[in-house]
Amino acid sequence: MSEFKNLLLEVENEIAVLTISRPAALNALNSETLDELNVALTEIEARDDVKVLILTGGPDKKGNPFKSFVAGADIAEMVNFTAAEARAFGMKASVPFFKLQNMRQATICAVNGFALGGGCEISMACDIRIASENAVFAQPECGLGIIPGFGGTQRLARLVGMGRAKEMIFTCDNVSAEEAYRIGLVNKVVPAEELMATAKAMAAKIVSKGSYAVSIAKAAINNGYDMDIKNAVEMEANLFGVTCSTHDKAEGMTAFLEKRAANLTDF
Ligand code: CO8
Repeated sequence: MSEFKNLLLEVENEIAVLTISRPAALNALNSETLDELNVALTEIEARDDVKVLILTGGPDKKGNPFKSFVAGADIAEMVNFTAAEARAFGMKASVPFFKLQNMRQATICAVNGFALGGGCEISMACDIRIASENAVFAQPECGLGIIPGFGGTQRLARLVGMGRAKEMIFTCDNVSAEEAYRIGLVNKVVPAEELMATAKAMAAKIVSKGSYAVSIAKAAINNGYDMDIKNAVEMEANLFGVTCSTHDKAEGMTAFLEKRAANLTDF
């Protein structure tokens, strides 16, 4: 694996934990970090020993692990952007964000504090979000005279509906973890000290299922989301057929009938 300046990667029990770490800037996403994310996610996706990815944020410069997940895109980098540079920055981010969204492994975002602007946006590119009780979500861009540019106007509306997405984006209001749970922005809220254990427990549960089946289910959900229902269901039937050609299908169903645990190995 490559060495990174702003990322940490640990792999254990087929679960990768990728930590965004820029303590001086509350883990804000600058170009360098986006480039590193792109490399890291490409390398992780290629690894057969990683079945689930957990994305989280590192401690702030005082060592507080629950201050910030990601406090946005790096405002110091963006302040002098021309229109062309801003567009390029948005497109640069879209590459690792789509990688998170579409990589074969399931992705869980463990949101350990501020998830503002680009932080909220990168969490939404993950499959599942688990937040610590102190987490704060917001899209503050309109208060800076810009709009969300890392997919926020699109993914937020898809997750919580247009009305709530417009309210968050137009008002720039902070949304607590509880409120984020209520509106469907996060899957679960847990005490801060239980965040990583909860994320790892969910990851382990996913690892214990058929990993190839999980990756095909992810593709079916993602690809079908923007299709009309008739074509989406047909696409699902085709992918269902693909899973029926696997070792795991034969083993999973035989094990059920033989009343024993299945040994699922496809990926
Ligand atoms: N960018 C750069 N530096 C940051 C950022 C950021 N987003 N957030 C925090 N920092 C830095 C601060 O400048 C400060 O640095 P220093 O110690 O050198 O002064 C350090 O992190 C600690 O921050 P604070 O002292 O401000 O900590 P507080 O506890 O007082 O406040 C807050 C924490 C409330 C999180 C505050 O830092 C804050 O409001 N940060 C900015 C939040 C924000 O507006 N985020 C959205 C940014 S815009 C965005 O994400 C757009 C994404 C799409 C771009 C698309 C382009 C095409």
